[in-house]
Amino acid sequence: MPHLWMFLLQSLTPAGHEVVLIDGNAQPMDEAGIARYVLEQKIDLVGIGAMTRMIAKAYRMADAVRAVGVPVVMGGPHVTEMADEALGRDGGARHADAVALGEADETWPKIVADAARGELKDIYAPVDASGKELKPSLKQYPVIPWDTIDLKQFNLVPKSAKRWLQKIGEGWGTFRIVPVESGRGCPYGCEFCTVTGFFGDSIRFRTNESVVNELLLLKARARKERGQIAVFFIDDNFAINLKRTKSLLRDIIAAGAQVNWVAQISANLLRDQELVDLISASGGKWVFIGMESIDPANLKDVNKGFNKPEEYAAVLQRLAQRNVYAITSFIFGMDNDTVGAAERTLAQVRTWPPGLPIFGLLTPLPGTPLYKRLDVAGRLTRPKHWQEFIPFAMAHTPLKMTIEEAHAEVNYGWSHAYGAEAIAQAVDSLDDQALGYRVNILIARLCFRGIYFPMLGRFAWWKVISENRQTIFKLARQGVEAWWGSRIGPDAAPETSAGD
Ligand code: B12
Ligand code: SF4
Repeated sequence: MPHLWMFLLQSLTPAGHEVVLIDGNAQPMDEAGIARYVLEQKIDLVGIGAMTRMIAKAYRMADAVRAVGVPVVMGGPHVTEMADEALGRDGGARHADAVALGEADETWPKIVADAARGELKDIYAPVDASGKELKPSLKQYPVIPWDTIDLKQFNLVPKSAKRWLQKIGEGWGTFRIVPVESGRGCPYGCEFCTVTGFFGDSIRFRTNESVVNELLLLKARARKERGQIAVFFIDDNFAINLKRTKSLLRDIIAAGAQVNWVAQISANLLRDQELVDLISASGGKWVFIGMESIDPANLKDVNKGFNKPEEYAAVLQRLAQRNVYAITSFIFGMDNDTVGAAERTLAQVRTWPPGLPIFGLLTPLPGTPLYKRLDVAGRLTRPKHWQEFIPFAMAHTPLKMTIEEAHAEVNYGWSHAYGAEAIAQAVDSLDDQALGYRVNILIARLCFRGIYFPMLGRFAWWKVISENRQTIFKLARQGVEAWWGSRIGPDAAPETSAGD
């Protein structure tokens, strides 16, 4: 999935400038490659955005671009907290000519104008004349021209299959997951999270009309290219204001703007039955829930006591009854975690409707209250962990286990939730559901497995397919039987249900 900021800033670029978008995940380039590209395309200004975990690579790319004489401006959550690092004011090398702090919706046009005049400043902060921080209102949200933007780099359908898949049903020649925001900000202030500090605790929303129009534009594009589009509502807590979310979902339904969508919603807000009905009716397929831990003491420690583990099962049942499934996210290495945390968590997960559990480690991101607490307590083992990024590695010592034990818990979680046996069980537990749902869960599990186990490269995929061959053959056989049954008439159809 591409990041929203680049499409947003492209739409906010003053007229008279051409903007080229490169996503480092979809179109990887090395330092020499990016420098060559920037020179060949005669690019005058390069903007780079990155989360903390990607910042070391982002700095390397920025250095390569600056080395061929092209100015670089950096933005996003990491450099907002660590502007001195990006500007070389902390004793290290300078990586950026300018840094955009915080939300750049209103500063970006100024940055472009200054760059065009050759007068880039070091820091662009979203403040008014008196220096007071300004949070952009989302009421005047720009139209992102999804109908014309070049999205070639974001097609998840392999090129070789595109033509053939275009002919299936409504068309599967393209499959894109597109980020859409309907609001910003979260007041909850969980200790490990960047969001409350970055976007603030006052929540701002776009108008329903502007969101609905964006969905209609996306739908029209998918239809035109005989492909599929799914939307990721990237709001940190999509249902933070229940009344407003329900009204948005009702408007989506009324306008026929339903697309398949996924959103992040905290478990406490999913108690509302009507909300869950509307999620399902408006195209909601997956909900990402930051469960974090099944231990209330851990949740209290990180200021997330509003999560109530005892109600997780009911929330997931309510979603599953409407064919909405959950991506359930857990963090290990929390202060009250002891050895066995992963198995205790999985024991609960196995009793829930099948979903997509994911496991991470408590990570002190710069600028968060967690970072400050661990720093003061002298518990940071790698205070600048982002300078040498290691996936799934802790940067501080947990209280009741060692770092290695915490790593082992994460490994246990992924190995046991995404082994062939666990995947088969998840698919089998949906035996009463349409074949489409079971295929969905299988594909989603195989893809999510790749978050932890490297799946880049053809052989990695063959290995996974071979390990899961029994489940794959079983579903394929049921699909063929159902297809055959539908051809020879209802009397002869086998008992399996096909498609959703
Ligand atoms: C969508 C999303 C994802 C998607 C990412 C999809 C993708 N393409 O990679 C998914 C779900 C996969 C994801 C995963 C993760 N995410 Co995430 N994610 C988000 C989320 C919810 C929305 C991002 C977004 O679009 N925001 C809206 C836009 C408008 O805001 P923005 O990106 O900040 O951009 C604005 C400014 O920052 C600025 N800006 C940004 N870039 C640039 C560049 C330039 C040049 C300029 C001028 C300005 C500028 O201008 C923009 C407009 O104002 C944010 C939270 C949030 N609300 O931002 C977390 C967030 C970015 N994620 C975060 C984290 C930690 C992760 C994970 C590491 C979680 C984990 N433990 O696994 C993973 C890492 C994934 C990976 N491998 O890289 C943290 C990052 C904190 C940090 N300091 O780095 C955030 C802030 C959430 C949090 N709880 O703290 N994430
Ligand atoms: S509810 Fe989610 S977005 Fe809000 S502060 Fe907590 S983790 Fe961050």
